[in-house]
Amino acid sequence: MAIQVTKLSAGIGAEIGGVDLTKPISDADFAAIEKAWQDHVILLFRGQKLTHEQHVAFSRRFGELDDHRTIPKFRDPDFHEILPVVNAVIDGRKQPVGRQWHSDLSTTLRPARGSLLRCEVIPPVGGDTMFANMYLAYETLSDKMKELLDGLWGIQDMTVARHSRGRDLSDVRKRNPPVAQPVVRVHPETGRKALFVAEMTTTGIVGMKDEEAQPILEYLFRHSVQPEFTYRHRWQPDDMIAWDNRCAMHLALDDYDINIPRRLYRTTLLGEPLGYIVADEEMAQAA
Ligand SMILES: O=C(O)CCC(=O)C(=O)O
Ligand SMILES: [Fe+2]
Repeated sequence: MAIQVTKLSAGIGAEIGGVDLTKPISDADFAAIEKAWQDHVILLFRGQKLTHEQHVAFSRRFGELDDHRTIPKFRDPDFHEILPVVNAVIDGRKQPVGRQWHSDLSTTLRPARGSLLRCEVIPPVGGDTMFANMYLAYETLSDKMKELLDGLWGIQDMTVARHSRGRDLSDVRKRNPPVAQPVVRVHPETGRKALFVAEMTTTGIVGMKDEEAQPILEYLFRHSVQPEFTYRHRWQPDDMIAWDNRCAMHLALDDYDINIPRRLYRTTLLGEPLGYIVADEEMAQAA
């Protein structure tokens, strides 16, 4: 059966029909899926009752997978490529994750290429995930703003996320110093430019004073996630969404009781090396 591609919203996303991910996918079908991924940034596959092996096998078709070795406590003990997405217990307390707009692993020197998230259990109401198209975010800026942003580097810090607040993260910060990532990123496969700043992790702009950078960043955060650029997914069990972190951000909505079960599983596609560790003097300048 031929693959069907149906748009999910005007701004981002398509649903892929006519494919059973429990079975090997032919090269021709996978080429159609990859083309749809490039065109639509996120892909939804419904009704995919996958084992972890099948989830990993399909994810591998897109490229090399992260074994989540930097977060060994959170990965599945038997399938290191599988990251259970549940409310994490951190310091003995349940903590929500991903509840600010972000792009996976943007605070590392290998920001994730993509992620494939499969739903198993979802609350009766709430727990949706939102996605924003960062190509559109860039393309709709004025030419003057594009000129200003092209060539700038954003400071990305993994210790500033809301779920980290109130915790002593000096050790984590020593092991994961802030990195600089291009504010405007060129997608290696499509050649299109995308904004690469995120509310959860971007704290400044290299070479700018904090009081200069903050209003620009706040504007970009607001501009990037306007409804026209987004899609909000109401999960059903056995849905799987593949997103491209190089041109999309996502957000887990904070709208349900943290004690209500919600369980999804993610694989993470390793990205190409990007960015550099920010020197202390660059941090001082930005203060
Ligand atoms: O829980 C979700 O909806 C998404 C969480 C997240 O940010 C992720 O899986 O990368
Ligand atoms: Fe995420």
